Amino acid sequence: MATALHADADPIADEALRPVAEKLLAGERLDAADIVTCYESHDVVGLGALAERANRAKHGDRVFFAANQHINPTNVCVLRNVCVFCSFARLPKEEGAYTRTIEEVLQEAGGAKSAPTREFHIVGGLHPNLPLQYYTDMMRALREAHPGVHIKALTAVEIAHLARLEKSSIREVLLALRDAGLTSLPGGGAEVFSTAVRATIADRKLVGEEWIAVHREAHTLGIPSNCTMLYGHVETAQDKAEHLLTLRALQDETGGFLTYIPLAYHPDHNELGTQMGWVGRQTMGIDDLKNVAIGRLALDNIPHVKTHWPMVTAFVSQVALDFGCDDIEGTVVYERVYHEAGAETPMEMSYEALIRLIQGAGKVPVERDSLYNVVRTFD
Ligand code: V47
Repeated sequence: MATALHADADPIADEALRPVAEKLLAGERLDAADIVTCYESHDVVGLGALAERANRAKHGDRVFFAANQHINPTNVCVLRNVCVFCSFARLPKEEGAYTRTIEEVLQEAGGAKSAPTREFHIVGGLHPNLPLQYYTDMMRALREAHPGVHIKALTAVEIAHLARLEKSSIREVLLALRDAGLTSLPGGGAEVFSTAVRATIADRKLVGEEWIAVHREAHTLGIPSNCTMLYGHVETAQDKAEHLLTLRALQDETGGFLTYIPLAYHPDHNELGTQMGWVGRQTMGIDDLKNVAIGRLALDNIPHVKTHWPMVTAFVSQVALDFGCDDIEGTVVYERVYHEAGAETPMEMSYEALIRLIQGAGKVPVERDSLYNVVRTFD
């Protein structure tokens, strides 16, 4: 006769994880060695159980999402030949290069069908001569056409590029953007901070300290931001541990990060993938689940962890809701960065489909704005 599992059945199968679990249960922080242990473990169920416990203590059954739209105003980028992992960037005269006018951006911004958009997520290339005013005009026009909408725009790399272009400071650029309606900064451009990794995948791109300095400045000005880590390429477990601890240290200092989003590298149509042998080695479900779980465990001071369904699929994202995530990427509508790199997911997820996905995981969908103010709860 089968015996029922005891309610306190120990989910940890890997004994190497035991000291990490004990630290977490005692309320202690993980150090770099602990995080490496987590990455080296194949006990994804054990890691997931620990991360779900940490997540539940912060958010219970609630899972946040936004009715959002991604807008990529230009793919022209001075780092076209620098970031070998990117499939999106083009040189100014290269086939497929584009730069939208403000009118075209406004037209695209009116394209949401399934629910009114509450957040525009705007990221793009480092255009050699699009001035700051292009972005401030765009934000003002978007605000006028969509009153009350939040604008999460421009990665730290784009902010630093604009400061260089305008011969201005990071602070001045952020102030001008805030004035024009910027609500928060997205977390892109962080990749992996390790100098050795950057030398291989993004040589001459903003270095880790500079990325951190832009976010520190934003937080000081009352502009919250997100943070990311691009995983699944040349990085080691040690690199990931140090990256996470760098994010945690800034959060200790400023408290300005809202959300951590692990981003799964996709190797199609980029040099790292096609010429450096990464095609066919894209991350799998287990990697994606481990990265959300470890993010939740390491970043005890960042309120939210988001799963990015366009990169890892809706079904992996749904499972991630049981592995430490309390937030899922929104409706998106139209996206180029990942789809150029071979993501086979749809461009858009309808508002209703997102709710079904969250409810299918036994969780309570909570529509939010960019700052996590609750718009609507689906109890
Ligand atoms: O920094 C580029 C990544 C990022 C590839 O803050 C790639 O809510 C995978 O900022 N495979 C930009 N990833 C996107 C970004 C973002 C995305 C989602 C949510 C948020 C947020 C911000 O896209 C880049 C880079 O890490 N990326 N190429 C690629 N081949």
